[in-house]
Amino acid sequence: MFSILTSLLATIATTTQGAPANFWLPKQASTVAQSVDHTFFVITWICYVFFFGITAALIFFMIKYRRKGHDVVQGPTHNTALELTWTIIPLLLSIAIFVVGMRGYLNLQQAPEGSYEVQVTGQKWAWTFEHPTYGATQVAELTVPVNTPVRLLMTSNDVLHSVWIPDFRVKMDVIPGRYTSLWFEATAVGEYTLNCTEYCGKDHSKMIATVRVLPAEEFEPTMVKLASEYEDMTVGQLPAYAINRLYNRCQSCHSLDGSENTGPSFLGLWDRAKSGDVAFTSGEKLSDLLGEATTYEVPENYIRASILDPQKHIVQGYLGSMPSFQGQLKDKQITAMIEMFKHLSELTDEKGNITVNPDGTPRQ
Ligand code: HEC
Ligand SMILES: [Cu+2]
Repeated sequence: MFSILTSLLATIATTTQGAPANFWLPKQASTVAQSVDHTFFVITWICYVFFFGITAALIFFMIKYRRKGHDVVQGPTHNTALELTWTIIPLLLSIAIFVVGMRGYLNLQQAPEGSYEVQVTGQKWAWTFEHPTYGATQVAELTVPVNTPVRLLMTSNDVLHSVWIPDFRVKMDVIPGRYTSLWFEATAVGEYTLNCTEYCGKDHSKMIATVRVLPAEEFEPTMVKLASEYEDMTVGQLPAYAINRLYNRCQSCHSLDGSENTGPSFLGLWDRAKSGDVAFTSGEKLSDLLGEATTYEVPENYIRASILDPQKHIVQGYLGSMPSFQGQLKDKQITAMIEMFKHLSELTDEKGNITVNPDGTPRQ
């Protein structure tokens, strides 16, 4: 009975699998997109029918029963057949909507067995994606294979965020102190936008990531390379790598344009460290700690300590809110950050925009 009703509705609301973007909806690029759109159109069509039907009846009755003269007209009081009709038809329609909705919901809740797993962390205002299978970490960029179910296990480091990939028709809240999950199977190679769709503060609108869907045979080599790309780089190649691949983790607190944020700007950081022109809340100055036979023989060591043990010295005017990156950044990645600080002016324009690609070529 309901399947007759839903398939009837389906025929007026058919969308084809993998439909391109149109005026109403973005491209369908996942296995669930078609059924989500189907549900959406079924409900929309029901709304159209009722909207126009009710409006037409309203206008008709307004004219037919308009007040003519002063006599009071006694209208009908009861009509059992009519009342049953307008109760039963909407009831059946609500059940039909529930059935298509529930089917879709259950499908979206349950990731297929053996899905490729990615751990997602939301933090003001960046997304981090960790691939346990390859030991690779991506920020603001998520690479996945095509035609493979992918499960995202998600949590937040601070406030509520929410992952939304419109082309895949999936969306799920990301909550501090709790895990939520979401799954999708991309059906077309390409680049898709992942948005944060929970207002999470000042730079919420910048909390965007790109989902890069690769052909299955390209996926593994890409991930292997991503996990170790810096290992083969020369020191000269490291700054461009660091600003593209590592700076994302610092960007919510450290600017590149001199503006103050949760932490001091990276602009001029190297000059400050080299000259020792940094004051700490303890009253010490970096210049007292730099040089032969002191805490930091060379300024590079100060930066290294700032990243691995941020609570050791707190820069004056700031709180000790920087998390330690011990265990998160490898030695060569720390070298890469230090080289980035030294060469910052070659990597950014005067507004602090990044001007190079990870391989060092100029960015368009
Ligand atoms: C949650 C915010 C936050 C994040 C994320 C963060 N930092 Fe910091 N950072 C701070 C704060 C606050 C300070 C100043 C207080 C202090 O010295 O610990 C600071 C200080 C520093 C300093 C010393 C600055 C100076 O002027 O002497 C360095 C170097 C630094 N951070 C590097 C990094 C790097 C590299 C990353 C990313 C891998 C990073 N930070 C990520 C908040 C953050
Ligand atoms: Cu957010």
